Amino acid sequence: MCQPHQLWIFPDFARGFQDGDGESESRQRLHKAMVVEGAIGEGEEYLQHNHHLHEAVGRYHSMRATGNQCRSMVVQRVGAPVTTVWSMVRRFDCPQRYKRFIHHCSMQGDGNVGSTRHVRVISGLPAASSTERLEILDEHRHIISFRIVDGDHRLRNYRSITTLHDCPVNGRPGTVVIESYIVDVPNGNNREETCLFADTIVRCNLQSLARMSEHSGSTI
Ligand code: A8S
Repeated sequence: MCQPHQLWIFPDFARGFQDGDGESESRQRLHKAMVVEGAIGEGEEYLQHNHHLHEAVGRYHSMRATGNQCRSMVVQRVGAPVTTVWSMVRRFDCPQRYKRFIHHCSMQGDGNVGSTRHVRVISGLPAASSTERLEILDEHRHIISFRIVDGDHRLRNYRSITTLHDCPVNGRPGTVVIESYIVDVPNGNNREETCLFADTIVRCNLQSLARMSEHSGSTI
């Protein structure tokens, strides 16, 4: 099923992500990502019109893909306060807390920008390890970004940014997590396959993050 020269294909998630242009690009991209991810629940259509989210997409999630690269964005709604979600996301040294494909992580550095972590992934994936550098850790704005610098896998030059947004629903705490990435398209695969693969991993990570945050019992 998994050929060494190929990425995994996930037919269930057969969708692509087109780069767009124009004034309303960030609005369209946000809308599309939210609808596809089911981030907009019933009665939550107002989130599409959330100016703060559009601005964040335009500002932090509009990295340009150059040459043979592709990019995508995943949005996840979490029924927990932003501080609870952030307490998990900010731990660059401990991604396995919610990233289920990672089974071990060791970090070099003090946890600030420039620190690197070496992660080993669970068996069954077309990868064994990855070395990742912390690029942004903004405790105030709740932004974290890392770049893959090495490793035994096919996602060369992967760079991601994750932003958390305080979005209460009916007076109850809520967070919208937006994660976007850019990555080289490996030889032997096309843009769509590459994004399907990475989207699937990111989506699983964010769903796990949501579950854990919602069950953490914290009301901070
Ligand atoms: C993340 C995102 C991704 C991680 C991918 C896309 C990875 O850790 C796994 C499989 C691979 O083939 C590549 O936020 C790599 O961690 C699970 C080892 C990098």
